Amino acid sequence: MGPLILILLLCAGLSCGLDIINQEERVPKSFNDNHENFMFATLPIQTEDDIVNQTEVPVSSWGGLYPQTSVSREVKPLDGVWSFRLSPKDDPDKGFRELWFEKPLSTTGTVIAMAVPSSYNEVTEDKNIREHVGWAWYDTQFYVPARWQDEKKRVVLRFGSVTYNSIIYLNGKAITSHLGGHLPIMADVTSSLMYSSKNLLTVAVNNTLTPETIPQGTIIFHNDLSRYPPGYFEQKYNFDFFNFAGIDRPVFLYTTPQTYVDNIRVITKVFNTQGSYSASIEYDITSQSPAGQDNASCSVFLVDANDTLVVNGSSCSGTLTVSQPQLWWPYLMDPIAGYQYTLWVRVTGSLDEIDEYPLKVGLREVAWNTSGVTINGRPLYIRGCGKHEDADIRGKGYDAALVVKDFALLKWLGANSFRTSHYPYAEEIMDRADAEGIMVIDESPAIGLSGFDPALRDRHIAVMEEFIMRDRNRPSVIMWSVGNEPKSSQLAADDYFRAVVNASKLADPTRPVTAVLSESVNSDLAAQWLDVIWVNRYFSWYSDTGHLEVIQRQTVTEFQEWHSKFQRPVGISEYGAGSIPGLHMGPSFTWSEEYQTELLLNNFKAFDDLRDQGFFMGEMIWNFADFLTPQEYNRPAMCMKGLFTRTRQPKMAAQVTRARYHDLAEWDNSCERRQGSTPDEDDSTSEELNGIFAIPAKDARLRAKEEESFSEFDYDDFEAKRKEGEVLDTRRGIVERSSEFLVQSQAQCLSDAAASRQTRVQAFAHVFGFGLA
Ligand code: BDP
Repeated sequence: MGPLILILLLCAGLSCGLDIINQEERVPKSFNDNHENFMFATLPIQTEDDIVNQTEVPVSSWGGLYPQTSVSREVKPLDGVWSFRLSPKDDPDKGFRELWFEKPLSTTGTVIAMAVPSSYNEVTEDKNIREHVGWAWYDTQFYVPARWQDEKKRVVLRFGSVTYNSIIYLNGKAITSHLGGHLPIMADVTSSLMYSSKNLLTVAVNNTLTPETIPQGTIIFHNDLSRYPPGYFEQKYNFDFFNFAGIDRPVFLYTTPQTYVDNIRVITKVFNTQGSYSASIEYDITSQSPAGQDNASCSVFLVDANDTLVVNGSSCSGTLTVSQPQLWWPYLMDPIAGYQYTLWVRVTGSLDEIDEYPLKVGLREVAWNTSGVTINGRPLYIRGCGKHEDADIRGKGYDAALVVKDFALLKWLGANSFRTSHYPYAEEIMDRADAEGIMVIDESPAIGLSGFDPALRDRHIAVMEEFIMRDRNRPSVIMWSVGNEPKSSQLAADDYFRAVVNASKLADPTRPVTAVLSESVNSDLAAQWLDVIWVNRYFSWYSDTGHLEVIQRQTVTEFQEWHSKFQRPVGISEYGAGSIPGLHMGPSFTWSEEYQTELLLNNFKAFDDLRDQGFFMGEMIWNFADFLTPQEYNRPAMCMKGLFTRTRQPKMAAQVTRARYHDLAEWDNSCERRQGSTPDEDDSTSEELNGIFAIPAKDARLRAKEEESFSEFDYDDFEAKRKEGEVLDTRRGIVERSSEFLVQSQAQCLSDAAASRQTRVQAFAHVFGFGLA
């Protein structure tokens, strides 16, 4: 299809003109109701159907395996400084009408330099760029080696993400498009590339959010001409982080042979027989071969961190057994954290063409029951932070130095985890989490959802499937969060969450599925469908502001209620207070560093109380670092709840968090050790521990039982029964193990630990002159 036809089709469905509705402020209910209006013109992409039917641009719904070099693959980064131009606010479709994608942008108007990857908003001195709503255009030019064609390489173009909706053009033709940001986009460009001349790559990206996008937003039209100029509109959204946009993650071209590894899935399991571990890797390889050739054959080689062969296999799906494995452990849970093997996957085509792909594999197994979560059979207490991809200048753009710094700070804190609040993070960040042993609650971009109609549900499910496909092989990912703070007391939330959670479970039955809730325990309709429940609470900040003395009572009471109503593990996913770095006030006062610190100390006391009750799975502070918000009168440019400033310098609250998190790590390890040892044995060094005391010897028998119930699992029946309150989740079956969680000696130890931490909290309070309730 020629570009002209493409644009005519695009415009036919999109209203390339500017019809401004003469109404007072209103929020369009759906795209389909608004074919004629201005907002629709700013957002051509509505659904995958529209793109396919109206523009014939294929929609990328899976970004493929992360680009890696191997003997059969080359990777060519396309990052750098690209050309950039905004579509005028009052003529959003100009670029399509004038075919900006056909020639270099510099030949059709003024361009500026733009860094890729980066959000475009904070890079320049132009306020219009920072605040832009609508289409933005990028392009770059490059050569590829001519031998790629001679050697009949298949070439793939891959964006880590483009935020949000995007159309990608190569040499003047639309080659792919994507709905939503934060997830990779892939297109086979073998036949669109020019091998003997320069290539032109153009990206149109639109950041408009509507009630049908994920995340949602609304466009408010201001039609009172006595107060606003003609055509004036505003983008509103239901979250407090700045709505950064652009090509925010790395861009690559990579090659594969014509026969290639298309996808890989691994599921790892850990067995413990009388104190001795073994592990298995179930693997499944999908490959593609040229038309007319037989299916490729597969072989796999598992090597350890020294590249020594551990075990190999010779089929496209199967199970590898690893005896005496080095397991993947979270940071501070074992002297060796984040250990990974490499699974080399080789496919061989019928004409002996070979493709090899290296996949990192961490041997670990997550399980859960009604009161807790385990990793490799050991009880897990999650201590961490909610984060953001946010830094000055780059916005949400990937920056290796920043990522290395953030992991150094997480480890300095003694945190073992973070949540990817409130969208999937860059794969390069996830790689670090895997390698450092930092666990991740992996969250979708569904923040603050409301409405819950079937179209939104289907979009949400599509996002979950795409997102789970991207991250399902990662050892660091211990649970999926379908979203943050949905308006889950709306009636439609009941069926909606049943469907979204179950689709996520089908996509990955090996991890618990959660959502981060904020409605009240009595009105929420989502929790019933979740495996584990996380709740955000801001006692003494958004409620009872200034009254730190109520935190303990309110926290303990409320979290007990969540557990007793839903019989699930419960944890606090956000709590905290804003502080202006350097603002000190004694006695503590809102916005001072003292207030933030005292609020955390009061929460710590409450959490120790909850931990004693056996169902509290973790504590996560909001937020790791201060981050940019939209322009508001109630915040000084940023959400100030960071333990660190936006430039990653520690506030006072970071110091007490560091003390608590390291204490928690130390005590949790030592109590677990006591669970399986006599007091006399208890002086073993941490190097000798290796977790072996924690797991009861009968596991092999339990495992057989679990396997049985897992393979026979009937989701519909399960759902019906769970709704009736008849069953709890036994799919990965650790219910039997749960009785081992709190054997007497461990309970005593945990209570000693809590007492010791209380002493520490009192000491801090004393030093800082705080009163603790
Ligand atoms: C919570 C949101 C989080 C916000 C936080 C706040 O989940 O994204 O940043 O409130 O207001 O409700 O600081």
